[in-house]
Amino acid sequence: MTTTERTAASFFLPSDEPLGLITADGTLAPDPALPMPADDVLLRLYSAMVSGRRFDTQATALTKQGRLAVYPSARGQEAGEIGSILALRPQDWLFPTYRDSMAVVARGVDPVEVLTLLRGDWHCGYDPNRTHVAPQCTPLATNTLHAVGFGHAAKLKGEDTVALVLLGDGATSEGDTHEALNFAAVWKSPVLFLVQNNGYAISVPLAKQTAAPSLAYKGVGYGMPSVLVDGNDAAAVHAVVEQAVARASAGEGPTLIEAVTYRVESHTNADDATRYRDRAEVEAWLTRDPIARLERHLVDRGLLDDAAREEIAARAEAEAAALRERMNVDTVLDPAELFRHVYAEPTAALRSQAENLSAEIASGDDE
Ligand SMILES: Cc1ncc(C[n+]2csc(CCOP(=O)(O)OP(=O)(O)O)c2C)c(N)n1
Ligand SMILES: [Mg+2]
Repeated sequence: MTTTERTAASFFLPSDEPLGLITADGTLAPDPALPMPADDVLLRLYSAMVSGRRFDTQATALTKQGRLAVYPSARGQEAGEIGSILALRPQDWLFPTYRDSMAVVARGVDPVEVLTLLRGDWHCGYDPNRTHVAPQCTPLATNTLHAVGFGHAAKLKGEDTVALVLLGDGATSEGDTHEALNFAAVWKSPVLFLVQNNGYAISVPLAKQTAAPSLAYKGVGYGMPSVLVDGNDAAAVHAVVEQAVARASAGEGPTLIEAVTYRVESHTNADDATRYRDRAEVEAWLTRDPIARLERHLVDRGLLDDAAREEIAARAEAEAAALRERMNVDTVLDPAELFRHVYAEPTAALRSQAENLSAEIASGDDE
């Protein structure tokens, strides 16, 4: 690389305003740098977002029925969750967080297997190899390092595999994120960092999280192209991710994408967001709803009529009903499983804990 290339910081800089293709009222806003997804892709994005939102509402309801221990809702973030997933190729891998159940389902994982973690039964209820989805990560930013290690390994093996890691605005302050960004840039790893800036890290607003003009700037210092995109515009997110996948696949290295969106619900069902933010702020974001905007756009262009809309809604409803029914059974767990699969050979301490637990259960003494 020449000195001129190294110092051409503008190449790495994000735009001042988030890139977008469809405005909040559904109007087309073409961008010469961003190809508009084909009509069939727009329809798939719409349909998957409707299903995703219905899944999300169902999961929240399951917490109220005692069927789930906890659920972090992604309502309002459907464009980031779905727009990114539908832009991945089958061989690519996803490294999601606790917030991204909707994305994991959209990738093809059985929703009951997805919710096994949040039901508290198993750390990961699905086979990561089947759909190329790593276990959902609860420790913030740990998955950024997993993705870079994975992407680097794929590159060493000569495989054409891109790793997409999802993280939140809060996770960008973690040391792990910075180590991951640096290694990915230096190694030119095929990794996409998609920061879903939903405005909050639990109760901490973005203004207390960073002094940077935008989170996308965090890629610049590491020498990584950084893109700022409207995170409520599924078409734009899809286009940006597709471009970044193509770059990574061509050996041009990682991209940092900041998708500006909003966490419409509380952090989880265990949080009360009314304690730290105004209703007016939430209302303002509701006018930028990702599903309503794409729906308006598709209807205006004659790509979606009432019958198709009803069919998509009915399918989402049926999926939610099936999920509700399948989650409405008591699972039988073997407490001894807790100790299995921790190490190939269990340690002495682990063996003794397992023996203590089984003795306690056998004695019927649960004090
Ligand atoms: C390493 C680590 N520190 C702290 C926490 C506790 N924690 C869970 S979620 C969260 C906020 C994360 O905010 P953000 O990254 O913006 O993601 P969001 O929940 O908004 O999707 C915190 C601090 C954690 N899970 N992991
Ligand atoms: Mg956040």
